[in-house]
Amino acid sequence: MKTINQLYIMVFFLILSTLAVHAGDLKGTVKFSGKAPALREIKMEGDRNCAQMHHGPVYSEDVIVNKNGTLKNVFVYLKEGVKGKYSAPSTPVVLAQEGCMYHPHIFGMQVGQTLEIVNDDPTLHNIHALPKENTPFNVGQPLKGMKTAKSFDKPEVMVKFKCDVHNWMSAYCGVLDHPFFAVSDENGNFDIKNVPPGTYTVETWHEKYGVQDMKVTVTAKGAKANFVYPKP
Ligand SMILES: [Cu+2]
Repeated sequence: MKTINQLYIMVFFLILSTLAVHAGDLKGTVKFSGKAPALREIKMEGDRNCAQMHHGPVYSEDVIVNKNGTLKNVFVYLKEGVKGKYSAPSTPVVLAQEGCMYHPHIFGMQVGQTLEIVNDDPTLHNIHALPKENTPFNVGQPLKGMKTAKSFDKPEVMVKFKCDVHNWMSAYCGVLDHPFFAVSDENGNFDIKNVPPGTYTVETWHEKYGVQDMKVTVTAKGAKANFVYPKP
């Protein structure tokens, strides 16, 4: 009898391991078509504390065309087709105010996950979140080193953050009830890990150039999805 039980256990773990292996990565690139717009310089003279932290020009991050002709800061996520429940990671997402800019400018997090907002500057910032589905907040952080913990309880793409002291400061966060999201990097690439096989609507969001949707089937080997902005 003992051997039969052992056999059952072996079969059980075999099935479990095949299921686990079968998730694939959804990878892709966001190309930029046409001529890259000129960089917009941010003037920080209004707050000497901000200006003093920079030795060269600082540029707006709303449109960043990479050297290889791709687009940075595009939020990519599975909009439709995700099954099952995913609990929030216990590690917080950090939004830093550093050099009177938000870092990162575009990011994602899960419903219920902690957003740790940190003031790394020796000047006053106030973090003003302007969601439509979630509860707005507006918190002042007058001192360097101050931290505020917040979270969102509903999915929302995107939540805007701004600083009422420094009108050039803005950031956007995609809040999702699953972990399948990414942001295009300095090579225009994104990589959404461990997506269960299935057919999904993948949506991309860019601050200036808007939203695009694509149906993508992910298999155990993963999938590729390439986008072009502005929309051809
Ligand atoms: Cu500020």
